[in-house]
Amino acid sequence: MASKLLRAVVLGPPGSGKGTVCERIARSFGLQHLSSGQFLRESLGGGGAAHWLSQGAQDHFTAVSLMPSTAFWLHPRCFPASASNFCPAACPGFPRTLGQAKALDGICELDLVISLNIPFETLKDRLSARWVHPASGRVYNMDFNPPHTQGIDDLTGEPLVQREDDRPEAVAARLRKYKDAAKPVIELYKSRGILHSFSGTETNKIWPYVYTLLSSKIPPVLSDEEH
Ligand code: G5P
Ligand code: MG
Repeated sequence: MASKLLRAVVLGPPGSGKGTVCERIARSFGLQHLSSGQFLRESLGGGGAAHWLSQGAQDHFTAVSLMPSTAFWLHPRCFPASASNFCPAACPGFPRTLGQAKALDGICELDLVISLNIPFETLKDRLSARWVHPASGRVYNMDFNPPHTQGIDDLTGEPLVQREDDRPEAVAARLRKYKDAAKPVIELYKSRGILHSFSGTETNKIWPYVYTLLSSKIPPVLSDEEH
């Protein structure tokens, strides 16, 4: 029997909170959180601080990222046991180009697209204060969600690092690249009537709207304040 699946993606520029929002979505709706950027860093053997990615790496990623399990979320309670190549997941940052969006069309039809619009100055400030735990991908921010002990991961006690691509000059280049690539993707999903844009400078203010939108599609396992 056919199961009802929710297929959605989260788009946004570097530092817009894709990872933060997807982490909350994953916890609130009982999904798994998969980061395309983290996946790429690991597949390139990044291990520690992230590489500033070459065009070659991006091409490589375009190919590997088209696995359905990293491409969209499925509602776990409607998850068909036979579809073992799919997993219930929240995946930020995919698709990132029109080519990826079209390739994704060949795999599934998206139900909704969440787009995060955050001012550039805010992005720069956030990324300069970001620290990550490379092994798990856990993300901290010295202003927003600092670790209990500065420079140390809360769960493992291991050191945190700053991503190399969070340097101000790298952020500016990433943002330019994102704008060029994302515009046609956003236009495509807008024309299909599935784009939901959220603007602001604080994730905590955007989150309740994202939660309400998703709650209208799938039943949550946590309230919006329990993330
Ligand atoms: P990534 O790793 O996906 P980006 O550049 O798309 O990288 P990034 O930098 O990981 O995105 P994010 O996930 O959108 O940002 O943001 P985040 O980590 O949740 O939040 C940023 C910081 O702000 C954190 O420290 C967080 O704690 C904090 N924060 C969140 N909300 C607030 C708030 O309200 N206030 C404050 N003060 N702080 C807050 O991909 C890396 C690279 O891989 C390639 C691309 O080159 C990309 O640049 N890549 C792909 N290439 C081709 N195709 C794809 N599909 C690709 N996916 C990735
Ligand atoms: Mg991220």
